[in-house]
Amino acid sequence: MHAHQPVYTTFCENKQKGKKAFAVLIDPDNIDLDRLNRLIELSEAAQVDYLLIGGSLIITDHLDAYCQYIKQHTPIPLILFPGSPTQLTRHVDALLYLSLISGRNADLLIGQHVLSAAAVRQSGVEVIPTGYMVIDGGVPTTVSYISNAAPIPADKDDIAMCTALAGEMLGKKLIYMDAGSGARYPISERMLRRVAENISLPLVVGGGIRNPEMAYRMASAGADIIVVGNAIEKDQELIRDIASAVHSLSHTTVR
Ligand code: 1GP
Repeated sequence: MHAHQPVYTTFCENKQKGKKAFAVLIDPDNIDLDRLNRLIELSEAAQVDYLLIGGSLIITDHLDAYCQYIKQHTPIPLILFPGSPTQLTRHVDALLYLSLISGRNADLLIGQHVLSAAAVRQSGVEVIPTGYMVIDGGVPTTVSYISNAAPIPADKDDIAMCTALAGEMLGKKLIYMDAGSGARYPISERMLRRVAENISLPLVVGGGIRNPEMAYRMASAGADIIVVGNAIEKDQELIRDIASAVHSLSHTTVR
């Protein structure tokens, strides 16, 4: 067993040091064991900072075993990014406890949390209260369909900024801006910059990031953690180049 310091502490320390982080999102429905082994190997070689696990719709019923396998095979911190409260396992280092603050669906703001609260507490997993914001990425993604909540329009930077600010003042510890898995357009740098300049929380960005250049631009616009899922499912070798693009910013960025 590797004893990690709390995952959230690493988010804050990295942010303070100006170190940009890269997280690879694994959807257990789409990555079989062979590809998972290769993904772990590439992630370690590229010094990937975090592995995120989740999906809006996990069909496979072996989340526990899948996470346990990852924990046994790599020290990279594993973070649960659940698509629903049924996706809970104690074989992770932390849980993004998501409240969909961009939507107006009471169930995803608080309702499902009430239903899963006791189980989450009992799991003993580190909980990271996360203001989750879905931004329109040009295609209806699974998350927008499943959440039954309208995303923030891609050009409404002020709505995004005020939503993030409200999340911070409500006590969220992290803001995750997501254009949705497989988004046609990732979140604009202009919107990211507007949000990043107005909050002090670590900022996670994902959705539709397909290459190192895009990842680099997101990080320079102010994102602290860049999440890539789909593109890596298609081409695992991208891990190395995206990691080095994100990490190359680490010592040069002064915001
Ligand atoms: C989705 O932010 C993640 O919730 C990642 O999106 O799969 O498009 O990289 P992609």
